[in-house]
Amino acid sequence: MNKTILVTGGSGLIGNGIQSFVNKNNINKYNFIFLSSKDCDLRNQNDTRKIFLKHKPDYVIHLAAKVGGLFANMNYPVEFYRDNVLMNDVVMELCHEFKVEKLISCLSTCVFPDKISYPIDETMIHIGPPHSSNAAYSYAKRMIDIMNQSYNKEYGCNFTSVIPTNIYGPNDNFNLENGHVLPALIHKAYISKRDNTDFIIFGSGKPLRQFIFNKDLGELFLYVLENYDSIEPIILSVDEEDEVSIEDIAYLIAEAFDIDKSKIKFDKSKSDGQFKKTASNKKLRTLLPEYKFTKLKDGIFETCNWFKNNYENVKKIAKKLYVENGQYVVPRSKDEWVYDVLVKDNGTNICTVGFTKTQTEGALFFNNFEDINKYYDDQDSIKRIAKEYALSHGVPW
Ligand code: NAP
Ligand code: GFB
Repeated sequence: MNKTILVTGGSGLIGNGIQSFVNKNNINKYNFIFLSSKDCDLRNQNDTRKIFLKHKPDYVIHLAAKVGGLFANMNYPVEFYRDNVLMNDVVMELCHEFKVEKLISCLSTCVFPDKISYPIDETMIHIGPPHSSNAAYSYAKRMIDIMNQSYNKEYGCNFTSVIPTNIYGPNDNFNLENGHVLPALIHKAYISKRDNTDFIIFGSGKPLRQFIFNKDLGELFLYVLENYDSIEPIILSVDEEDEVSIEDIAYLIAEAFDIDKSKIKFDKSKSDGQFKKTASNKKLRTLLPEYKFTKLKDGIFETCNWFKNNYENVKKIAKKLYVENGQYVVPRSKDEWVYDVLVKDNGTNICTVGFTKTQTEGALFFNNFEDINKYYDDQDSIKRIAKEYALSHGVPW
């Protein structure tokens, strides 16, 4: 009988990379179950146990996480810590309870210490504090490694982890406020081309990053599942010489959208985040010396084309509550919202406003019920602020 691989976060960027690799190569020796948050909230142990009971997985690839770019990490450290700690705790304990043969969880190169010698390798995770911009997420992620060691020591569990660098590709989160740099810039470039407005890059453009294509990662996850026999983490990264600056990727995206270079502007009032986190892929290269990563330009052009072709359906909004006719409701479908902007009042984040193509007014997405109660009585001023904010960001109102 085929072994069952349960993929948490199967609807996300890496999950889609795995699906794409499996479909393209007709891999049918496993029974894959790709989960999304609609199947169950992994922070809830009872609901998650039902999923484990239903599928009885042999292997688990644990991708689900609270994920976001630099600015989301800076704005929501509590959620980035708690959601990740809760999900990891629930998933690992159930993998132990259900005697899962192998669990692969996901760290990120941003969890390494900020002050470190380069290139970074797998032995350096715990030797100093992470960059302050994503400390909450990083500490939550570092605990995966501690849990892997502990479950192995006490119960002999085969729980390991991989450490990808920045990832990009089709099916990413293209949200302008909380997405990672590559999808956010692709979305901005699309608007810039459509409306003939400036293409604004946050920060100086000087920070350096290594980007890996989600479809390559899909292949590498299966390689790790079948061939990597250690509970020690392994970095999944392109080579060191493939590191590029944010400015480099802005120019590549501009080229993909045929945007004139004079339209590219840098907003240096915005944070640069960590300057670099250059990772060594030596461990991976000793196992796969000949592996050919997708060239960055090819991957970016493919992703830009995918975005253009799927603009109406891509994930661009945060899942938040909104107010409609005085009722607090969850969005009917996140896919129906075309734009979203963050509404601020005197520097305080009030809510996000979602728009559909045909709407003249946005729906208001609040962070929590307390915020709704606080601002609900003052809808007029929220709408006024939202309108000003939207118009100043080139979003029609
Ligand atoms: P993603 O695209 O944001 O997808 C996140 C996935 O987690 C989605 O499938 C989402 O379901 C699910 N999820 C979120 N909260 C959940 C909850 N409470 N219960 C159940 N499912 C939940 O993430 P990704 O970029 O593929 O990242 C996958 C892994 O790689 C994560 O562990 C991340 O930390 C790590 N990583 C990512 C990057 C990067 O650049 N993206 C870099 C290094 C490491 P819905 O689709 O239903 O929302
Ligand atoms: O992908 P990103 O948000 O995250 O990239 P990190 C941030 C870099 O891109 C900074 C610049 O130098 C930003 O100034 N940037 C330019 C932009 N324009 C934009 C834009 O429109 N949106 C965004 N987001 N950035 C994340 C961590 O770090 O890496 C996460 O915070 C996660 O925890 C992820 O692990 C892989 O690479 O800085």
